[in-house]
Amino acid sequence: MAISFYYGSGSPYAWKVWLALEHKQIPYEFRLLSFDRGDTRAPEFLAINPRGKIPVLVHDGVAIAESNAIVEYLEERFPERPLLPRDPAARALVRQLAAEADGYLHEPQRSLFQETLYRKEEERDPARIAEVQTELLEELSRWDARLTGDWLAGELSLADFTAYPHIRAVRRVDDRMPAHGLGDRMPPRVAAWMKRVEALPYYEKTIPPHWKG
Ligand SMILES: N[C@@H](CCC(=O)N[C@@H](CS)C(=O)NCC(=O)O)C(=O)O
Repeated sequence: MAISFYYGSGSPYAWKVWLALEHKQIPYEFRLLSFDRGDTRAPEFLAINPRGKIPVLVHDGVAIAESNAIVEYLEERFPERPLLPRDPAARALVRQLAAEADGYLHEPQRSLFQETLYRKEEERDPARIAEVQTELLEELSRWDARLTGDWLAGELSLADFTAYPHIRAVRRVDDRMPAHGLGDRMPPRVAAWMKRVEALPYYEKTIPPHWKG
């Protein structure tokens, strides 16, 4: 049975799954939900995921939520074009980095959004924005130090697809409000790695639809 992929534009977790589906060349039906319209709180969707969160994958009548669980499921059902190495230690590292990305990158990125894009101009506090930028740069410098090769953990993996959407979201502030983003302060190895992700043949397709408009 075809896979249904429930997606919401701008979600870093949903972006991770989209990249994984495309990378693994798995056919799927794309179900675009709108946060503004309240689709994630609609009874039909809550019947699929009672938490009302995307991404969700429905395959063979089974609904799977939580982006890392989804990618692990895809990996097991569709092992071609792997996103997790076979060696246990290498696999653990990929899982560790995915957990670190969701655990430590998302928070400062979200704070930057809260202090900039989500605030009216007159309510923005330059000191608080600077504080959040510093927090982000500290976190990003950890990722920069980790990048000793092309990808975060050897081959392209779940670690890259987890970290990238959180880091790309930081650039979204630069796109919308150049004065409040990080400008050219993105650490150099992270910047080069972002370009490598963006050169993947399926990358363009996965850019959040509302960013393209
Ligand atoms: N830990 C979850 C996080 C999922 C999540 O937070 N999704 C957000 C979008 S980024 C969501 O669906 N929010 C809908 C809502 O709260 O109404 C994962 O990895 O999938």
